[in-house]
Amino acid sequence: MSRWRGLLVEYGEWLDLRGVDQPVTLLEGNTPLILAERLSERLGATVYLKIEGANPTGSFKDRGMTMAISKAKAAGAQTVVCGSTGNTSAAAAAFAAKAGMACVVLVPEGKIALGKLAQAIMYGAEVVQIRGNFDRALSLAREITQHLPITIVNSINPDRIEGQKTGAYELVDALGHAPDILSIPVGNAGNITAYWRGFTQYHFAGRATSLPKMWGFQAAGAAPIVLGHRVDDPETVATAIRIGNPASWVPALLAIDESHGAIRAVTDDEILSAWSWLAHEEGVFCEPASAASVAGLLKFGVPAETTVVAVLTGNGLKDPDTAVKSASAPVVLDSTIDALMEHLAR
Ligand code: AN7
Repeated sequence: MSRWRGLLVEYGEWLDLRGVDQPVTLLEGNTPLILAERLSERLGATVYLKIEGANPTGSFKDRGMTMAISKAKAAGAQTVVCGSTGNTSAAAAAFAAKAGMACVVLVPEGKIALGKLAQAIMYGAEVVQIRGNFDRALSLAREITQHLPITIVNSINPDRIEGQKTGAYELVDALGHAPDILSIPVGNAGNITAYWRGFTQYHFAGRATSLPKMWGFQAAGAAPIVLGHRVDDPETVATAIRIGNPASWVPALLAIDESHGAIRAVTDDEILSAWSWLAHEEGVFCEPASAASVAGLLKFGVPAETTVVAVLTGNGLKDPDTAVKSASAPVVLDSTIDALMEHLAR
């Protein structure tokens, strides 16, 4: 078995790598695609989970970041910046560290999961908490590049979308065909855009005979694309997708339109219940935002006997606070066998 060499080497022929001769990689990608038996049974379809939390920094953002940082480094950049709900900042900080570059991350104060904050700090980024939401952080990140020699690595940087196409390639390579439905959480709408580009590119090249319907799901309190207008005060327990004005709004609509897909909303309760159900029944602990993809499938159902992939974008360990708060505290016993026997007999 040959050793996985990272996305830019493994999928180099499908990516625009002009100028890059030395990829910056943490050997991202090649994530598990798990058949979800109980979910398949519940939905009357064949459902797979794409475990993006298995990436080196625990989210799908590593796919775009290996590309963006490799390109930035090749272009001579010394500092990168991003606004983030957390995962982009973790990935940017890690790949910048690997590249020997400086990284500035702007995150909404108090609205980023603890694990993501810990990552950005540990990877050595300059972490700035903004009194404002993600949309403000992103616009500040764009603005600072006009004043200082800094490269932005949000998904408005096309290299990010380019790298994230590899998620679609991996699915087709693993299944031997495209799924009928691709279910995916939507925040800034970069990932749904990237998957669609990846699928269409593979399709045109004859690698996949069909194309999936793209099903995007936003949190009800942060659902600008569903509502058809910007949301000034987005709010959801799924902080990763707490976004009111997505940067890739237009290409996401195009993906929905061209694929005969849909973009719909799921409530926080629906998200949290899908999230804990996945951990209990499938043994997969993703972060709340990721579970929006499964919440949507459970809410709206799928046509019988279709093949469905739900993209679980990030690792559950990133947000321990929400997990611990969602259940009652574990029991505490005296350290005796009697106490333990008595407890387990209940
Ligand atoms: C776990 O990290 O926007 O629709 O700044 O972290 O491509 O934005 C994260 C987004 C889904 C939505 N799931 O993807 C950020 C950020 C998880 C995420 C999304 C995000 P896009």
